[in-house]
Amino acid sequence: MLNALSSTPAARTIRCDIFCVVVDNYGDAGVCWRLARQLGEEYGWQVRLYIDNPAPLDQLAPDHAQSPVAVVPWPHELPANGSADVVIEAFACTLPEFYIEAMARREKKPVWLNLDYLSAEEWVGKMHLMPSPHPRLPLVKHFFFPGFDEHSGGLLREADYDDRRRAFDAAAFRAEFGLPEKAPNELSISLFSYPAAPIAQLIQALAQENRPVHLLQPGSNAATFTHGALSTHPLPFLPQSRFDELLWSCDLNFVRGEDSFVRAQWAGKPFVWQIYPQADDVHRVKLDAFLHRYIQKVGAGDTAIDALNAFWYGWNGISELNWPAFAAALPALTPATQHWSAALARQTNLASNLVQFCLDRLK
Ligand code: TRH
Repeated sequence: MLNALSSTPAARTIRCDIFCVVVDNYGDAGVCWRLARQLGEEYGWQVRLYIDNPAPLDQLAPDHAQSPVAVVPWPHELPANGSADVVIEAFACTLPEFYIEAMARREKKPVWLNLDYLSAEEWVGKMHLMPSPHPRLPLVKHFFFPGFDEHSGGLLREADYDDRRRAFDAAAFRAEFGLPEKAPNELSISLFSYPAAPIAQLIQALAQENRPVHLLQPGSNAATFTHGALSTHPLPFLPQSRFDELLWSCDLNFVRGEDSFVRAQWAGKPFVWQIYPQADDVHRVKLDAFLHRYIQKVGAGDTAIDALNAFWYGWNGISELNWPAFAAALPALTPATQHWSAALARQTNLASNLVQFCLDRLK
């Protein structure tokens, strides 16, 4: 499906190179793939994704060879057709010097963007699209910051997201993965976390619930077990689009890092975020910045918000985990999170903001 921004002939021939270094986990590859696919499929750009380690992509997008995006190993020499019109350096991964030199040799200089990590901090809106001239060459790189308001670059959200969701059959999804039919009073939870999460405490607490609880663990090789009210279900690591289906099918989603955190917000179900841990507790500032924004907008009442705040702190190892208070808050948090999700979805999405910025410069 091609987007309105792709309708000019010039837009259709835009070549875009995305450079991605996989630091760890799935987030770097996950974000770059999502953007690459959107630019290729929705905007008709010719996208090459240079990635130093394609292994995570085989799990995130097992069908990537069928997409219009060319996934290529990190280059050691300039490709025959030279540098692209739009060059996206993901997460300050540093482009090869020969590629930068080639960009500088082009008569019409490429649009060069550094796609940064997502943060809810206030300074993001001020830094977004800041130019950074190259110290030696006639090139300017712009910082492109994802974010939660219109001063930022926005969030990645595919044009077909709502259609996919409308077509989703939750009962068929559960049957496919051998899960029992959903009981009316059941609480189903997805769990994607870092090893430091207090999972044992969560399991103990869920076992005490007075309703059936199903804990769905994608990408886990833990054994299935039943403990009190709780049944656990390891699931395979799902392709990205099917990970959305898991989030839609659950009442509560535990997510982490960057991309699954955004997907949980699109799913609009209550969620718990385990932030990617950084040295010197830098991540605390980012966690608080998001909580501040979310709590201000979410309008779920003080008791529910206090329980959410405390539970997120507990899940991130800052305080004790208080499941009963959080569980009691879920009925208030459910419509409040839908409201948050709908408000975010009304903002322009990241790919669209990025395309518009590039088209303005490539005129
Ligand atoms: O894997 P992560 O911990 O990645 C992290 C973060 O991006 C972090 O900010 C970054 O600094 C670090 O990498 C280097 O969490 P994240 O961002 O949620 O990425 C997980 C991806 O995996 C996301 O695209 C969702 C996807 N996924 C699936 O497609 N299927 C699955 O079954 C699961 C569990 C995840």
